[in-house]
Amino acid sequence: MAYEPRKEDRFTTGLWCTAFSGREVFGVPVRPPLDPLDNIRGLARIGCYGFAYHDDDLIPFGASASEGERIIGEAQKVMDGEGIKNTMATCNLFEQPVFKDGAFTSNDARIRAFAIQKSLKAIDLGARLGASVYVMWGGREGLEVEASKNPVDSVKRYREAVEFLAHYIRGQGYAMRIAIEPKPNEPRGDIFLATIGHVLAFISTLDPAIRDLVGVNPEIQHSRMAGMNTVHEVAQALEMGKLYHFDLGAQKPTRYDQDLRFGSEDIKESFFIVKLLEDHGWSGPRHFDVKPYRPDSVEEVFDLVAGCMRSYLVLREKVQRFNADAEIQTMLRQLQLDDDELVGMTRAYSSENVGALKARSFNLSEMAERKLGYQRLDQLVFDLLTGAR
Ligand code: GCO
Ligand code: MN
Ligand code: MN
Repeated sequence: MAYEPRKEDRFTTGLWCTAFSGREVFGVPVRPPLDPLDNIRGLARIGCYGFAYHDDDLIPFGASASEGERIIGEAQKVMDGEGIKNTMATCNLFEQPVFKDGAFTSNDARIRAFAIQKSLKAIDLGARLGASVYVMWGGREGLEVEASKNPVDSVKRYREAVEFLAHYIRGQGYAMRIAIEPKPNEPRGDIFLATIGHVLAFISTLDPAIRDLVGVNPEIQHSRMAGMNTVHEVAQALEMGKLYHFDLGAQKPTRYDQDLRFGSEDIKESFFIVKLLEDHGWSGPRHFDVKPYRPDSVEEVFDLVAGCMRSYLVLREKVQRFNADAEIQTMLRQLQLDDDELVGMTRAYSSENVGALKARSFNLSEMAERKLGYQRLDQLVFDLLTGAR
């Protein structure tokens, strides 16, 4: 069947997505709790390659060690039986009262230490179940009262925690990398490491011994909350070799985190995201971090993920058509005006190149008058996406 997900498409989602009860600031849950093992089974049956979880999604906070072992054993059985993998693991450092004012950036050394202890256990859990990515999303790492935290110390504390955990992963020999997930706000008034750019800059300051272990986990919704061009943000992480995971979804710009189904908002942007991943041979999971609508029924939470996968595959087909479209490709080729002599002159700095470049004259009016054809190009994209082409 067309647009049917296959394992090699590597579609994944978080257990917290389908398990979202609809609880929010204005309302109580509208759906009953979803057992994590049934959740994993349900995702396998709609064609997911893998799943992700917070430690507490799988093993309830405060559960005994033996209860934890029982659940891990059950989860392994379901994964083997259903043929679904654990691709990403993360740690819930935002829900419990102890984290009300942050975890790694708390002013309380006991809370910072507890956060690292909880993270170590979440990393161990991920390693046991086969996760190759460990996401760090600092949902509570921020503030509302500006006077309450020293923003410089907060960054230093964050760095210490990331370095500690990265050294642990390396020391244990786990085949796992860390992906830091930025978000500008919510649930805090302001969150540290607000955008992909913040995270990329932060990574460049990490201990060089573990810097290769740490990358970024962009989320489309979070970029759009910050009013960024999502495609450009992700492309920069990709170009730097730092795209270690990617949360796909949809979002109306500059609002609360909506975690809408992939493809449901800016279709053109979603298309260029898919194009970016496909054209660059992204080999990581195509991961959806989305929430069911509050009015959704118990069954519809799986329709959400199935719908995300279908929309991705529809857009992937559009990417293939874009790449095979003779008129579009001719236009794109013609936009690249090459000049071997000039390219050679500017590729790398040398005193000869400087001399040659300074002596060179340019026909500015000819350069400025070149017709680029962008009206036609954008129409071709629109027609292709809407089916008019
Ligand atoms: C959000 C976040 C979370 C994180 C997840 C992983 O919606 O604000 O994206 O969903 O991705 O908690 O830690
Ligand atoms: Mn989100
Ligand atoms: Mn996310």
